[in-house]
Amino acid sequence: MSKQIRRFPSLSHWGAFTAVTQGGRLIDCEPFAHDSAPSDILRSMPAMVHSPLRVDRPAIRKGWLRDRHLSDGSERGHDDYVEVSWDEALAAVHSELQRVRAAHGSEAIFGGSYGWSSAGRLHHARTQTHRFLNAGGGFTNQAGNYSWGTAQFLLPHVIGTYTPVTGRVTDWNSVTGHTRLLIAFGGMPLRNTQITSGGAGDHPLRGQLERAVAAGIEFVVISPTRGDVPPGVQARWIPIRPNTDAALMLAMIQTLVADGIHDEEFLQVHCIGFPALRDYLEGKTDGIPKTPEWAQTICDVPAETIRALARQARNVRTMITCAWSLQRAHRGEQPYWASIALAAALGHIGLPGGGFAFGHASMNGAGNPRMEIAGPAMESGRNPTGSVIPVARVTDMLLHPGQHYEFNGREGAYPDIKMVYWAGGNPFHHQQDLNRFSRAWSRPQTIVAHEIWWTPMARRSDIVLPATTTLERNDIGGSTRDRHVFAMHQALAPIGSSRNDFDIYRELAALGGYEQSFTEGRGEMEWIRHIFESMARAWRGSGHTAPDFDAFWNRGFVEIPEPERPFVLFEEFRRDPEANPLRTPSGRIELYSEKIAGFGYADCPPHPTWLTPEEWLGSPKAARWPLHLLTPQPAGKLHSQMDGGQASVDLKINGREALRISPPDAKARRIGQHDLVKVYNDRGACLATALIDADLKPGVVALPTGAWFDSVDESLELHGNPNVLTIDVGTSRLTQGSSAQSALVEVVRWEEAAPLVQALEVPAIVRSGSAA
Ligand SMILES: Nc1nc2c(c(=O)[nH]1)N[C@H]1C(S)=C(S)[C@@H](COP(=O)(O)OP(=O)(O)OC[C@H]3O[C@@H](n4cnc5c(=O)[nH]c(N)nc54)[C@H](O)[C@@H]3O)O[C@H]1N2
Ligand SMILES: Nc1nc2c(c(=O)[nH]1)N[C@H]1C(S)=C(S)[C@@H](COP(=O)(O)OP(=O)(O)OC[C@H]3O[C@@H](n4cnc5c(=O)[nH]c(N)nc54)[C@H](O)[C@@H]3O)O[C@H]1N2
Ligand SMILES: [Mo]
Repeated sequence: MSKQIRRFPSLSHWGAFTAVTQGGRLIDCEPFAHDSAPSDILRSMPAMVHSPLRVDRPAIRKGWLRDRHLSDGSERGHDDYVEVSWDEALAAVHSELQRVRAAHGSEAIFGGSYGWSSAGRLHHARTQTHRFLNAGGGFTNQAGNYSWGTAQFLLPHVIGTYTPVTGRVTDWNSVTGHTRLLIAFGGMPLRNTQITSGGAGDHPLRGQLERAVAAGIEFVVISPTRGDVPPGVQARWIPIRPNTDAALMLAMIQTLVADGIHDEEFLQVHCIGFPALRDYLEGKTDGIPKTPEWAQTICDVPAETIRALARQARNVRTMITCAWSLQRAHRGEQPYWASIALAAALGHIGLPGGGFAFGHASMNGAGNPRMEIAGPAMESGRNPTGSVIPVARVTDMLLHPGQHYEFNGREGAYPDIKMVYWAGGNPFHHQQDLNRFSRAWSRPQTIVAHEIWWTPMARRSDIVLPATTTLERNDIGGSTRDRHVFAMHQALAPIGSSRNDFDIYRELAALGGYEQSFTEGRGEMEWIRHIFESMARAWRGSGHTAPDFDAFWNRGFVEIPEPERPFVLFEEFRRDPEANPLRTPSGRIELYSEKIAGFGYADCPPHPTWLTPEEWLGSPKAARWPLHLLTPQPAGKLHSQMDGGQASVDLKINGREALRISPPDAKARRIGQHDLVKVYNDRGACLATALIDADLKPGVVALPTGAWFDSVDESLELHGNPNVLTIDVGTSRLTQGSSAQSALVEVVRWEEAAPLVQALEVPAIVRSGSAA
């Protein structure tokens, strides 16, 4: 093979890059030239693309090969695999799809397939899964997401849209020009801004923060850890108990009302329902005034700090921003609604540099100045079954077919799932209470997965089909938070016998006789051209220029010019609310929602309310489980993707994920630096390595997500996967979001011998012919 060095434009969720190959191997990923702060995760890619952990050939679980859909599902995770030919594997998948559709109906196929997949939009595995299953007769889908699913279903009731969570907030040019005080609930951990879905050409937050600091903006970070203060920013850190932000926000509003300095006019003209909220704040409805002294007992933040912050915020132009983590918690609707109420009472909504925002550091590109024009997008078609469950309720669905649930004002019943189809996600990463999920995972008759690597999900599926990485195919990608669209050129031949998800589905559709409706007659390059041209047409339609496809493809990217003036969220609504109403029932910001009142949910009342989460440091359970476990995003990877890559492995300590613990909590448990510890509660236990962290509020521990699930039975997970500890309940009946950030645990030193972590070892695959 030629030893010539070749270079190809490419893209990942952690940024654009040039793939450098030599002799058919990826040898380097050079960051995109315009990226001011490229992600370290790029360095994981070369070794992972060629890793022995790649799924080499289609493989079928031994028990399934023997007994087909009657096999014992509890063998998943224990059984060996048999490698088979592509023809045999595809025939097995096809006949199962046919059988299940005929015997149980299409809604018995669960193809929600939640997960991030790749940055390329054509080969986005989840989109392709939906397209394929739609074309074949439909499936049961998932609504919402783990990221900001609570906000997605709450905010339309309050402000008529959820676009401020997707990144379209008052932009940084407006902030640096006008904001004086920036209050960040959950802080601004730069580690999370490495990532954006669909990738990016730049990671601008570091530079934006430098300009904000130079402009003299004062930063206040309210968070359980000082680690959420971004480097280079002299922020005031206010430590807070996890999951109590709503109480602090309500007490800030109460202070403004008690002082008589709330913006009465804004609340009257632009909002409805403030009188009801005011009655609650003054204690007229429940006898408890929501004073800073009241909040202090909940949040463990001094009353004087709360009062002073409220007064200061009223006096200067203030921006309030909340990390997405606040709503990924039990009763996570409340802090988001309360933050909008607080911004309304401060009266800065719709003014330059003022108001509220979400997720400034939850993902790359929030508040990045960008014209509001389309990005590249692939259509997934229409699901003829209409069957859909709230995304995080997957375990309930698998365990309790037929059971009723409530969701955003409607009632549903869980379908009876016989077959699960997953491509581009890892439920053994994303789902809460993984021991419970494992039990649920044993129930379907057949589980099919497309995977690149032998991930924990692949190792627990019946039919595993090897998928290519983005380097092994052509694609187009980009995000509406970034000003670039990228060509992704195929840099490598498919590794092993892997195939593109699109091609796998095309062949299955051909077996089912619906190839034409799946492909619409387009191959890879025709689709890429089609995606680009649909986007370019939309650009031209709104008066912008777009290059022709060949010019774009050859150059490798196209850049969208910066907008001429800064975007200010709700500017027009503020100027004239009659002419520019919000898309809420009243056309105004709803601080009391009649619609939500009509649902009659005690777990999500009609105005922002302090509701105690199921597990938090103030709950009775804390007597037994005295530490609040946070599960932040991992710095060295995206979720569980490439957990075996160097950027991820370098952050593990002694081969396990690091559990941060405060010095007094470590001392009380005789835990030393880098000791092996067991983290546990009623739901499960995992091993981790202790990392003593003086920046953490005592009573709080933090274990990042992403370690490949490594568990032989329910008693002990070996690698530090925190989802054996998290609680699997919906945030409320309104949004049914994930409550990942609401878990209490205890930690002890592990005195026994340290069991070996095996999740990142290559599984022993039984060769074709030696079994069945
Ligand atoms: N405790 C706790 N749990 C959480 C969270 C938390 O904060 N705390 N966060 C939640 C959030 S916000 C999210 S978004 C989820 C993320 O959960 P997921 O998106 O499910 O996690 P990933 O690890 O990104 O899984 C993507 C999988 O797709 C595979 N893959 C990548 N590209 C391709 C491809 O082209 N084809 C195929 N077939 N496969 C591909 C990867 O190898 C990987 O296994 O986790 C959630 N879980
Ligand atoms: N490197 C990297 N970046 C990522 C990801 C990744 O996997 N790796 N995942 C991406 C995805 S899919 C998503 S959805 C986003 C998620 O973005 P976020 O939800 O914002 O991320 P987290 O890391 O869970 O939380 C941010 C911070 O919130 C603080 N926090 C947690 N609970 C509370 C609370 O109750 N109150 C307050 N005040 N603070 C709290 C924690 O200290 C934490 O550091 O991240 C994205 N960015
Ligand atoms: Mo997410």
